[in-house]
Amino acid sequence: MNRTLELVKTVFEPNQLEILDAPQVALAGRSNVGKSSLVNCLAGRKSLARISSTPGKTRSLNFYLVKPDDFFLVDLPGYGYAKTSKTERAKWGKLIERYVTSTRQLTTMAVLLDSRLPPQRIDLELVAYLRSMGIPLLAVLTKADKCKQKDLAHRVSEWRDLLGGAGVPLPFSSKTGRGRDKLWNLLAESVNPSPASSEAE
Ligand SMILES: Nc1nc2c(ncn2[C@@H]2O[C@H](COP(=O)(O)OP(=O)(O)OP(=O)(O)O)[C@@H](O)[C@H]2O)c(=O)[nH]1
Ligand SMILES: [Mg+2]
Repeated sequence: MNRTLELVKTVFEPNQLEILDAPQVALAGRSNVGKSSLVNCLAGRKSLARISSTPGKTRSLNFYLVKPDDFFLVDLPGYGYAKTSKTERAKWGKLIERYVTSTRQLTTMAVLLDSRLPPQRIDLELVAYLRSMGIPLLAVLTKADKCKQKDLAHRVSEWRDLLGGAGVPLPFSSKTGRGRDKLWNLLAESVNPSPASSEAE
């Protein structure tokens, strides 16, 4: 299926959040993990979302409308960048918390994890927070092109054990397109479960 992404809203402050009448999947992860690159990869466009090798590029919540499925993919600012000031960090926390608690249309949080790094405390904290909120998560191991096959397999099983029943993490590379079709299917399925998969629940 040929899908398109269109940026329809950008939010910098909690009071700019509004109710959007469509399911949403948000992309969360540490700064520089590859969230915006993943948006571009899914869109098949080079510069729809701004990317940078300097962490902290995305400062706002960016809402992309996916057609023809009619759901939002939400690119979130990254967390955990060491040089971020305390004030900035607190602002991130508030904005994300407000988004998560006020968005009843949030069907899934895609958690992006760097495939080259062992599980980081801050990622585990996010996973625990999402669990406590009852938000389904979809784990994506980014930058798979930079990881040896053996190390990647190890990382997959490590995260699979940590996540328990929350599914197998998906190796993904915005550079090579690895995992792209599979991710599109998982995203579409999460906002619009097929009858067979909801019966199985
Ligand atoms: N090799 C490789 N590099 C990648 C991949 N995805 C992203 N990058 C690089 O990683 C850097 C950060 O990518 P972004 O997409 O801006 O990361 P982000 O998570 O949106 O970062 P923030 O907006 O700061 O939270 C850029 O230099 C990208 O080119 C990938 O799959 N493979
Ligand atoms: Mg970004």
